[in-house]
Amino acid sequence: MSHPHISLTRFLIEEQRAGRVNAELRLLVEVVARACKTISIAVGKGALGGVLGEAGTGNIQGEAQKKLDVIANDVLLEANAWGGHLAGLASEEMDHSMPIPDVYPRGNYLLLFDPLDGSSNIDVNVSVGTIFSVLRCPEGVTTPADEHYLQPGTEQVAAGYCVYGPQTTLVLTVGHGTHAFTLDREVGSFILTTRGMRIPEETKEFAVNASNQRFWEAPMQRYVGDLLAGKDGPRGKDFNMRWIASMVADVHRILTRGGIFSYPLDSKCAPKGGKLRLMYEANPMSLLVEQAGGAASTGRQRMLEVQPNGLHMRVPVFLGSKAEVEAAVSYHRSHDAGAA
Ligand code: AHM
Ligand code: MG
Repeated sequence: MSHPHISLTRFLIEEQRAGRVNAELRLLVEVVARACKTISIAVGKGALGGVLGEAGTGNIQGEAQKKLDVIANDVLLEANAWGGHLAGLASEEMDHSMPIPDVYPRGNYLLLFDPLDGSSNIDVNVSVGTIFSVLRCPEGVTTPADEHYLQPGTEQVAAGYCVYGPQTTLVLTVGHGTHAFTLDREVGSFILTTRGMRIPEETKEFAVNASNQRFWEAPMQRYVGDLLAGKDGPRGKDFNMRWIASMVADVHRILTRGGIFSYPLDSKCAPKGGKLRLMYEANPMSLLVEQAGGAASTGRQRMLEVQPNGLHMRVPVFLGSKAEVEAAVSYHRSHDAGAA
C-alpha cells in the first residue's frame, strides 16, 4: 500500500486548522518526535556507539539505569527545555519534576515521560521505546511542583509512544483518535501510516509475565486459568500468549491486531501498588487504547479515573481489546463481591 506522504508536521498543521490542537501543543509534539528520532539513532548504533550496558547509577525506583536510559532522558530534557511550550517536565528516571529553567520562557503544558521503556531488552536487541503524556499546567501556577502533575489520566491533552524496533513508529493521540507514523529513515521524517487505529473488540491473545503466576491474586489465577483451559474451558476458545517484556512493543502489537496486556498485582509488587507506573506508562497507554476503541483498567477501576497520589505511583494494568478487558475486570468484580 502506498501512502500519500502526510508528514507528522502536515498532520499537526491540519489538526490545528480543524481546531483540535493549538500552536503550542503542536510544537510540543514536534519537539518530542524530534527527540525520539535522536533516541532512535542512539538505540540503532548499539554496540558500535558504545551505548549498551549499565550506567552505574540507579533511579528513584531503585532500578539500575542503563546507559541508554540516561542518554534518552538527557535527549528529552535538552530538546524540551528551550522551546517555550512547557512549564515543566517529569521523568520516570528523575526523583522530582523539573520546572523549565528561568532563562527560558515557560508555556502552559507539563510533559511526563518514560524515556526508554523496556530497558531489560536494550542489550539483547529487542524493541524498546519512549512513552509520553501531556497535561495542562494548572491555572495560575508559574513554577510547577510535583503536586501540580497529580491529575487523573482523563486530563491528558496528548499521549504517545515511539517504538524502536525493526521500524521506528510513533503512535499519537491528541484526544481525537490514535494515529501511527512510521519514520522514513532516509528523509528523517515521520509519515502517517495508519489514521484512526482500531483495536478489535474480541481477541484470542493475551500478554502476561507468567513466571509471576504463583504470586498473583486469586481472581487473576482464575482468569488466566480459564484462558489456558482454551476450547474445553469456560471461555470456549483457544488463546495464544505473547510477552515481549517491553510495554511499548506489547501495546503496539495489541493496537495493531488486538489482545490484552496485563501486569497484575502480585505479592512481590503489592507493597508498591503494582509494577508499572501510572503517570509514565499506564495513563498514556490507556488514553491511546481508549482512543482506538479499547479499554484500560486496574482490574477494579477505569485507569484514566485513578487519582494519582504521587508522581511515581504504581498500578496494576489491564488494557487492550474491550471485551477481553471487561472479562478480566469481571473476574475481579465477582471475587471482590464474594469476599465482601
Ligand atoms: P522499565 O520502565 O524499567 O523498562 O519497566 C517496565 C517494563 C515494561 O516495559 C514491561 O512490560 C515490564 O516492565 C516487564 O516486566 P518483567 O521484567 O517483569 O517481565
Ligand atoms: Mg517503563
